[in-house]
Amino acid sequence: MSLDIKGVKVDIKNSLITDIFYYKSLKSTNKFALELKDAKEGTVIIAERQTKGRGRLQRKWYSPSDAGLYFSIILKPKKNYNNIPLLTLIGALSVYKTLNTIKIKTDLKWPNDILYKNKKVCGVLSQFRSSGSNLEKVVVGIGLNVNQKKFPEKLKSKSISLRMIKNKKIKKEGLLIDILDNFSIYYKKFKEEKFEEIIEEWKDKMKMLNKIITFSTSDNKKILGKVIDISAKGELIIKHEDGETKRLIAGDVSVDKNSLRFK
Ligand code: BT5
Repeated sequence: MSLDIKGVKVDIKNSLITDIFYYKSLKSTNKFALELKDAKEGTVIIAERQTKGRGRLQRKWYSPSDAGLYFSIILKPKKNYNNIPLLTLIGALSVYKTLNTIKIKTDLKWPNDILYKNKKVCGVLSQFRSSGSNLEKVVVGIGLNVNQKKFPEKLKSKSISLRMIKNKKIKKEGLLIDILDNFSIYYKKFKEEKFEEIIEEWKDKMKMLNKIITFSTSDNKKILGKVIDISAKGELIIKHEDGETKRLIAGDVSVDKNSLRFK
């Protein structure tokens, strides 16, 4: 079922969202949002399907027609360039909170995944555009699996949708409105520089804390360590096996079940 976008526009009443652009099909809502000229802060781009949905590091986001929520929020933060990775965390927190209200208890996986029983139900992708040292905009893209009944072979073992969790079809309008409302509240905190509050909330919802993990960098180096914190900039702080503390920013994390090297 397509979104009742008129209803969404009527019902949405938060202070951040200024404009909603709705499309049946786009290559990628993030790409569209990044390329959109003169867009105001709070513009949201939504598509019923994406033909080239993106994940991090050139990966793909499976975005079949009408089944998921695929949208991007355009932001224009004035300062705090260092804290921009926090906007990804805010995106994930907003979805976490919304799912909690429909009694779906998820787990946040740093930096951008929302898992249900270790299967991915949502991913967040933040990208930015700048000219010189001038940050033009940040785009926070959210892909939430809502009504998929199944996934392609490659994704089957590690993906799940809300419909598969609840065993019934789920309406998307209320979810979208709630996620955007939550986002607006967290973004206000971000602008007020209440970074610690955001981080504390994240850590509370992340099972990975104090676990041994393997971190894979974008050039495929592996780092083993124990997760000890998240910094105010959104970095994952780990204690490396050589005893040194390391701050990690972009890459993939997997929890290391076999390692007993850290206590
Ligand atoms: C992400 O990347 O999880 C970010 C996903 C962001 C998608 C949204 S949709 C709206 C906006 N417009 C876009 O073009 N993108 C954003 P990453 O952590 O790199 O995870 C990507 C990996 O997740 C893939 O390589 C697959 O293994 C897996 N995957 C792909 N599609 C999936 C899906 N629908 N559900 C669960 N897992 C999926």
